[in-house]
Amino acid sequence: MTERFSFSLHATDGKARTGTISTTRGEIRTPAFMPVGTAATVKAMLPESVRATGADILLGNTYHLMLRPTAERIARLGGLHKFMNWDRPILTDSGGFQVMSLASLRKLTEEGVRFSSHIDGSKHMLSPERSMEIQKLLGSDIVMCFDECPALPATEEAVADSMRLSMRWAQRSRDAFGDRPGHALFGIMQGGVTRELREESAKKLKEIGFDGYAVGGLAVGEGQEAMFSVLDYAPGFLPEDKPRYLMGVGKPDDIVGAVERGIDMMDCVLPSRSGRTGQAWTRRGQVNIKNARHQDDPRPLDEDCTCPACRSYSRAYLHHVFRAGEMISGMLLTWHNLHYYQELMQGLREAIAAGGLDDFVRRFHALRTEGDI
Ligand code: PRF
Ligand code: ZN
Repeated sequence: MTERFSFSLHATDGKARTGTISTTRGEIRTPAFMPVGTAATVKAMLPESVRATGADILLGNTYHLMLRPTAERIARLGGLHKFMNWDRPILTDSGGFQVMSLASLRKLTEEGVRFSSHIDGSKHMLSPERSMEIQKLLGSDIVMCFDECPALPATEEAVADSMRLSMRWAQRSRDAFGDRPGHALFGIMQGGVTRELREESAKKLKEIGFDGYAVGGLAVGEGQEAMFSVLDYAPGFLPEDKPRYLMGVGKPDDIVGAVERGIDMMDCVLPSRSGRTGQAWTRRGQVNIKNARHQDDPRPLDEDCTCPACRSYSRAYLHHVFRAGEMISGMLLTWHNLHYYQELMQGLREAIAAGGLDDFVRRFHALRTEGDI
């Protein structure tokens, strides 16, 4: 146990890095993938099962939890870790991004965002100060600044105005967060796909000073090629000795490309969400378990996978329980997908430590088949 939040780099390979983030609730091996536990649960998984897949940290959401069951209620019940029975680190997103994608009747001002709940239409407000207060009530270990993420494509002027608003909000987030030993505050870089705006954003965040830095505003419709071209330079604008977090990414090949470009942390709903819609991710590619061609197939999803879904069940069974709408379908496929993602992260960490990332990435791509396997 360490009293303070810290990051130590163990090895680099090209731009890729492997290291350890130390928190009062345990260590996070990087590059790290954070499963998403939006509503105080990683859907269809017990926390101990999420841990068994190899996750060191979960992501929670300010927006969803403030609406239901409310941050104040979670605080009264002892905080988010106790509430959801996960005693390891939790990173919480600040709410700005979710407000823009989920809430209705949004009104954005310098102060913050007023909006109506997507659950019951009730009226709420989020600002940098309120977001910091909520994330403190939740007991989050890694708190994210309150920002605005414009949908792409947008005009460069709109992206610049939005980025500068996010930087003013970053300063207000820093001021409102104060000094909380054992808790970290991360800044969020914006600036769309414009190099000068990304550089300006990074400079501002570094002046303010954060415990880690996120690359926000990507994976919002620009496509992988445009995202990678931003990631070719954006991580280099950030301090080398602090963790770099790419928000909301992604598919396995996005993750590999981001790690090659110097990203240390990522989160995405994809492995858990696609588990519930019958999509499995494997080292050979994607499996659509809904497909009738699996109905007589006695083989597991992936012969080499050691997860419970692959050790004990056939594709025929997984196809059947999906078709029958049985709950175990989402449970098994989510477990498999999270296991696959964590095994990929472990492979990346080991490859970077051994100086063999190029070979690892070549094998990663060589094994994969596009389309359903
Ligand atoms: N900002 C915040 N959360 C996010 C994003 C962002 O830009 C993204 C963009 N991919 C995902 N989640 N606060
Ligand atoms: Zn498996």
